[in-house]
Amino acid sequence: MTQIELPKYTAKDFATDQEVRWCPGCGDYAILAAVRKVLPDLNHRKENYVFVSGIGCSSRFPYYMGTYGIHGIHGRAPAVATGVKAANPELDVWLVTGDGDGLSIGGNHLMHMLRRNVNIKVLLFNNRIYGLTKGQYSPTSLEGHRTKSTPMGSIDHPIHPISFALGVEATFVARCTDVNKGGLNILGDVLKAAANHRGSAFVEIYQDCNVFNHQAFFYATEKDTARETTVLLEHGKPLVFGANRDKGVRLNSTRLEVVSLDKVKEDDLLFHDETDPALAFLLSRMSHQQGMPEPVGVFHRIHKPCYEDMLTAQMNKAIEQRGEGNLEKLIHSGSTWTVGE
Ligand SMILES: Cc1ncc(C[n+]2csc(CCOP(=O)(O)OP(=O)(O)O)c2C)c(N)n1
Ligand code: SF4
Repeated sequence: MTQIELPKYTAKDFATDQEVRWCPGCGDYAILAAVRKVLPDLNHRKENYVFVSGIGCSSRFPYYMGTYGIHGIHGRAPAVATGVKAANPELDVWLVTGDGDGLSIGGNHLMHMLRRNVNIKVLLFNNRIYGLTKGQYSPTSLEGHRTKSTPMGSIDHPIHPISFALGVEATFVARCTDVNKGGLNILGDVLKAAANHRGSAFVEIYQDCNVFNHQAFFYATEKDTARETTVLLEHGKPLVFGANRDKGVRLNSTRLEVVSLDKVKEDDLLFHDETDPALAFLLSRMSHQQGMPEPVGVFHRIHKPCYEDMLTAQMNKAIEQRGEGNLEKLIHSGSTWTVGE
């Protein structure tokens, strides 16, 4: 059989002629540029990509990708994406959602897609606000956050997206930021790792909504602070951070604590193990608000069978045992009723 070589794509091949409608300065632009840049490196067929989204500023993403795409309905991208993948497992399905779309109205759908381990890459743009509808609070808004819908400050306890994904058994869970001026720009690497994972890959991306929640993540992205407030997770390596790499994270009984490398040896720090879900959960609770560096990189990665593989296997088995199905016959089989006047 003759092998047809794939053309060498560039980021430009994944652009479109659509006018981008995000506000100037929005963090979404950096994420779009990173995704367009990463896809050519994956060496997959361009016509196999499908970007599925819900509703929100972030969910406009499929218009701006030179791939197939579906701009779905609010919160229902996981259902649409699961349908696409189940119908044609050959496709590379990516799901783009916001903290509102994915964790308010769509929380239930996202949860089931992740636990089923459907081989779909999820990019959750977390800006801790509803951007498209002009600045209401979202499930990731911090307590006390004043918005148009929480004029006296939010009294809700926010969702931690990474803890959520771990709690519903996602097999790949990662975090990164839209930009990083502190030299820790790992967005491209994380996207590649997600793309190469077979199973549901969940990536939380801290994204600046510079109109309604500007600077929400500046502590993690700016030159002066990024290295002090974030810690890079690398499998098998100790958690070291700080502009001078002079601090570390240690496990003390069941709690994590920051220690100075003047006093504690690197060997006594916590070593990251991305196969351990309990450790990943502990890491997911580290927050800047509580004086801890926030982990970026891959929290958790394990291998489990994918939903669509098992579904296809079951369907093939059923056909083998009972022959090809017939929808017409099925509808008229068993107990049927005629509804009278
Ligand atoms: C059924 C339904 N309910 C509510 C809305 C209004 N709505 C549109 S987008 C959105 C939230 C968007 O926030 P998020 O998902 O965080 O995306 P962002 O705009 O911040 O990227 C809401 C509530 C809608 N379009 N459909
Ligand atoms: S409202 Fe916020 S999230 Fe939406 S495009 Fe503007 S800056 Fe971006």
